[in-house]
Amino acid sequence: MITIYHLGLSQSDRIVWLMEELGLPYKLEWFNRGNDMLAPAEYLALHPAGMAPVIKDGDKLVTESAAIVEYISHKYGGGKLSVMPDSEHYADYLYWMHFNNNVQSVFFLKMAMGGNFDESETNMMAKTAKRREDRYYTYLDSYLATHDYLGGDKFSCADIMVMFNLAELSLFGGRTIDDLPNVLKYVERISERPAYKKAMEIAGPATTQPA
Ligand SMILES: N[C@@H](CCC(=O)N[C@@H](CS)C(=O)NCC(=O)O)C(=O)O
Repeated sequence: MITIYHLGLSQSDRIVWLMEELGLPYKLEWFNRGNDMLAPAEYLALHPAGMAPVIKDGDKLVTESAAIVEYISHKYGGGKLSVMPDSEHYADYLYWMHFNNNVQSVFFLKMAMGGNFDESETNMMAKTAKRREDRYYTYLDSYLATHDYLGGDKFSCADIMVMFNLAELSLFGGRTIDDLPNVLKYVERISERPAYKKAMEIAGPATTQPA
């Protein structure tokens, strides 16, 4: 059985969501962040830089969300939430599977700058991060104006990868989505999925470590 090493309030909740979508059994091991918000020292035994999510399958530790999601989807989910290379949606699927990296690199830059970009900023990194944040999110909103799902015409791992950034990143000071009507509708719709609701009850932001 797969073990999910979950860091309380983090994107490792997406792995719980994936398992619930696929109806697969799993064991959840819960870790809390320290006062410094970092994963605890024990997590360094699981991941070289102590970053969640990490899963264990037999003796094998697997890290990095997109890799974990595809690993589980193909190995245990019959690939039903993955989009295959022969699909017309394959390129879109891959793009949105990796969108996480775009928005999160911008998020970290923003946080390093104190949580906001100064419009008059002449610093090259601030200008770059501001432009990327603006354009990535408006691109996402325009894409969702004509698509119900990110990775094609049905729900897929790409939706599981992106949702954290829309529903939870703002809890850490990331960009909100209130001004993005199509993103708001998408988040509302995806949040209604029974597996999402269940996963958030088990490991989502409002949940604390089980006793
Ligand atoms: N690209 C990585 C990002 C993982 C990541 O940034 N995890 C954060 C939680 S959302 C983390 O572990 N933070 C705690 C730490 O770095 O100590 C992935 O998708 O798995």
